[in-house]
This record gives sequence, C-alpha cells and structure tokens, in this order.
Amino acid sequence: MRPVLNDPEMNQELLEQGFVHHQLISEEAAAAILVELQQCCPEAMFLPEGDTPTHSIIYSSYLIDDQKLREVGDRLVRQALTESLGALLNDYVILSCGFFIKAPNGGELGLHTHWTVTDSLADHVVNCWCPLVSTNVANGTFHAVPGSHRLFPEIIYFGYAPFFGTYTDEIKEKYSIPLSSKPGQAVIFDDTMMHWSPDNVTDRPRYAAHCTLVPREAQPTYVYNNKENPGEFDVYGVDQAFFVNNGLFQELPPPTDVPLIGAFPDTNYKYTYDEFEDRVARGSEIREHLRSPEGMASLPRVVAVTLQATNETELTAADLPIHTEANNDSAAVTDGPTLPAPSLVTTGDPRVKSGGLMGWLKSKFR
Ligand SMILES: O=C(O)CCC(=O)C(=O)O
Ligand SMILES: [Fe+2]
Repeated sequence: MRPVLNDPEMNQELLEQGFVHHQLISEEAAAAILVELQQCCPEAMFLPEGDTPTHSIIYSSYLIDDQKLREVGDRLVRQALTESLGALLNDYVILSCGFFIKAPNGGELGLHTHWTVTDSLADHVVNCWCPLVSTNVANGTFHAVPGSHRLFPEIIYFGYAPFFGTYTDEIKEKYSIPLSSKPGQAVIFDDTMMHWSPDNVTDRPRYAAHCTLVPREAQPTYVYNNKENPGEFDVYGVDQAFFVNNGLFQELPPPTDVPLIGAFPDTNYKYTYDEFEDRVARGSEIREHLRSPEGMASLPRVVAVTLQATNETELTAADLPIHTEANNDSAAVTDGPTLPAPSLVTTGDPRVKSGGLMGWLKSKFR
C-alpha cells in the first residue's frame, strides 16, 4: 500500500498503533492560532454558571448551526496547518477543518470513530487533532485506543449506533491511554481508531484545532442512511465545501446538489466484547490481511451506478470533485474476485440494488 506519512518510521508507527504524537507546529504558532480563534470564541464565552458548563459536551465548528463559524473554523485551521501537514503526509489533501473547545466543567466526548468519508474502506483516512493549549487528563485531553484501528470495517453515518456501545467503559478503562500534549503537539490518527476525551475539570477552556485528510486520489463522499433503501447506504460524491456548507449537527435531508455515486451494502456487524478483544489481540495479523488484495476485496465497497442528475442542473462524471484513478491498491479492490455484477437498475431510481452481494460480503466479512 502507499505510505501515509513521508517518514518511514512514523508511517510504520501509524500503521501499527493507529496514531503518532508529533510536534506539528511550534508552540508559538499554536498560540497565534489561538489568538485568532479567540476573536470569535473568547474565554469569556465559556465561563460556567456555578457548576453548569456553558456547553455540556464540546463546542465545535463542525457541529453547530452557524455557517459563518464553520467557514471561520475551516479557513483558520486550513491556513495554519496546510504547510506542516503537507510536509508530514504523503500526497494527502485536507477535506475538512474545524475546532473543538471543551468548556470548563464541559463533559466527556464519548468513545467514537469517524464517519465514512471516502468511497473505499481501503483508503487510509487520517485525522489531525492539534491542541492550541497544554492538555492533560484534567482539561480533557485526547485519549487513544492504540491498535483499535482498521479491524472493524464499518460504514459510519449520521445516526450510526457503534457496535461497542454496550462495553464502552470496558474499552476506555482497559485499552485507552491519555495523550497529554504541548500546544502544537498533534495526534495524527487513523480515522478508524477509537478515541474519546474526558470532562474538563479545570476553570479554563481547552482549545484544539482539527482536520480530516484523505489521499489525493480518493473520492470524498457523504454517506446517507436512506431509510427508504434499507440494507444499503447511499453514497454521494462531495467536495471540501460540502462539509462547510452542511453542519454535521443534524441529520441532513438527502443531498440534492451533489451526485449520488452508488451505495455501500450494509454489512455492519455488532462485534461482541469477546470478539473485540480477540481482534485487538490479533490486530497486526488482521490489518495485514485487510491490506492484501484478497483482504481488500473482502471489504464492503460501493456498488457503482450510472450517474444521475439529482437536481435541475444535469450533473455528469466531470462534476465529481475528484476522479478516482485506479492506483494499484484500489485496482485490487475494483478487480476483486468473484463478486456478482450489479444486477438491476430500477427505473426512476438511480440506485443499483446489490443482489446477492450482501450475503456474500457478510459471509466473507468476519
Ligand atoms: O477535542 C476533542 O476532545 C475531540 C477529539 C476528537 O474526537 C477528534 O479529534 O476527532
Ligand atoms: Fe473524533
């Protein structure tokens, strides 16, 4: 597979642990971003009333109903981190940027992994969490679950109920570690690595910048759980502007201004705690298998459809923000073995039904 990080040792660490902890920008540069961010989000905005926090979990530009703030968050972080991330990552592009502010007394951000943002689970999507102040357990620093990445190939969308929902506390207690950080000391992590952050029990807000990066050749997507199409998740081709224009604080209606490019079969599976522990213990072996052509072919993949217009303006393949050029890895997925061909396109419905694909994938999957 292609490297994610330019430095071979760091790349190896990312593949094995699911994250690297790295001084991405200087403490001075982090302080300068903080000054700018505080122009729209000053500390005074987060002063608790008694014990009650101003924001109970986290205040994030991604998650609020304020287009201006989403634009500011995106622009600020993009400008500040593009150069350093460009040097660190091997031919990646920033998909979305924002910030996370944990108010004094602000609560825990629960254990999670991130939404599926490209059309192939073989893509190594990467996140960067970059604190703008010193962080530790007391002010709610980032907690990683090392080695939990790329073991549970799931399609994640708005409303997704994590398979680990009934044993979150066990994972946090037994497997997670706090990553106390200096300003600018970022956690660069695989999108599928489990992570969380605890309450901020200090009296100052904890500020962090964040962004999601995808391989340059990947196709960014928005996955929509269309209730009228059970058993599949609709996949829309999107660009960077999509995530700024659509806050992730609410379930979006089916998008009308971006093309529907296909559907993922719903092969999501509720791994038990025993299965979780077993897979983490065999993590390296499973990840290596999933990187092989055979393993990649076993991943759920978008069933292609003929592009259809989704609004009055005809959209064509050329409207897709990024055209996926099959590199060696994705060719292995695309040319995977004996998958049945998409079987039927219903009139008036651009979706391709997956026929026997789901059963086949489910049998292959665990
Ligand atoms: O800043 C936080 O506490 C949230 C961290 C997180 O979930 C992320 O960076 O994806
Ligand atoms: Fe996160």
